[in-house]
Amino acid sequence: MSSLETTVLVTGGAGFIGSNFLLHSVRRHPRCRFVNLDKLTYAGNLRGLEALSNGDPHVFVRGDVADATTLDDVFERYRPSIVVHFAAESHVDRSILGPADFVRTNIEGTFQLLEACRRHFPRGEGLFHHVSTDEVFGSLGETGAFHEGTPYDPSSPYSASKAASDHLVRAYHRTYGLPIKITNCSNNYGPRQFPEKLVPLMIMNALEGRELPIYGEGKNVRDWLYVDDHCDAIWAVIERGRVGETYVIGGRAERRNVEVVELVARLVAEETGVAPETILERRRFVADRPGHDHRYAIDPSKIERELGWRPRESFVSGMKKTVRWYLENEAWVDEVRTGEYRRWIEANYGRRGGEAA
Ligand code: NAD
Ligand code: TDX
Repeated sequence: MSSLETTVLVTGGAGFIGSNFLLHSVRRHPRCRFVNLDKLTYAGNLRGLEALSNGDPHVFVRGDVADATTLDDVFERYRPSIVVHFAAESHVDRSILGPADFVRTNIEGTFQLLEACRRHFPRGEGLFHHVSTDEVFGSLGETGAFHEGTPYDPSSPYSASKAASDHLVRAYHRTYGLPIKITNCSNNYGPRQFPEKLVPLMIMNALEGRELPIYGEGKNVRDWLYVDDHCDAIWAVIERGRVGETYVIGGRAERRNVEVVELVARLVAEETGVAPETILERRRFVADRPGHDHRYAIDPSKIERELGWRPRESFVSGMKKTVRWYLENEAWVDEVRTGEYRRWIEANYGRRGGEAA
């Protein structure tokens, strides 16, 4: 008999935020079993989860959230009462090059998962926690900040597909009474982020003596949050947030991209003893991203006031931890750079792998 009281289905748990969420949660929620359903796309990397063995309290299932049969199998076998939905195609530049996977996973996948909750949760019970992004709100001018009532105005195929998924989640609450909560968070950074995103790309390129590509003039502004602080916020909402509500999450840490790159370069220089100028002189201003949102900012006063959540890390302390993680985890970095992590996954988990769904 297992003493685990609650089963949490985490979709996309092999990705950046999902893997940090699992590592964070297994330690802090010893009464929960976590079933990690992940398709293992290029963005899924189980190497980051080796600290957790496969078996209670972390069970890995390779599968697609857009596949209703897989979802029925997982729900019947594990009977989750909480779903935390991270699985998505998440990179804006990839969505511009090929939007089809974004529509399939982010919209169809969320739809299928909502339907599975409707089939398997006893009426009015369970929780569907939808992890979404501030990008659904579009771009801000020089002032103001996104809040829970900001109208949707997505710019990229990625943010449009996330916006569609948010609408479906809300509609399932209003129409079918499904217990849902939605969080829209700003840009995360931290350990185990795939180096297609700004921060890990700059860290790895700085360490390897490569160029640092900055889109346009580098004046675009993002709000930055250390990934563990996002995970804490998700738990605050799961445990104490109101059903049917949305909470926006942010670090009150707005920075222009050029400032982010400069901080990364200085921290890498500090840690490695290389002169900062040697790294900074490799900055290159390159062609801008089409439809590039100018500025994102978050007003997190609702989650601060209602749930008492506050980030633990400042932008500088979180960035220091992040740079150190990339320096101390050379094997992870090498496997990602060479693609070896894919070969390892296929050797260990086959086409489906994990617990067969
Ligand atoms: P990621 O790209 O690192 O990871 C996505 C994970 O989902 C991967 O493990 C991938 O294998 C898995 N996946 C993709 N398609 C799947 C499918 N069809 N079925 C099952 N698994 C599938 O993404 P991330 O940065 O960790 O983002 C996680 C979630 O958080 C996303 O929903 C994203 O929109 C949201 N979010 C991200 C950020 C950020 O800054 N990274 C900020 C706010 C919100
Ligand atoms: O090489 C680069 N050079 C550059 O200037 C890259 C990869 C990015 N950028 C710029 C584009 C953005 O203004 O840096 C900023 C951040 O870019 P990304 O890391 O691609 O993130 P962003 O597009 O802001 O989206 C991220 O935050 C919100 C995540 O990828 C999304 O999943 C999340 O929803």
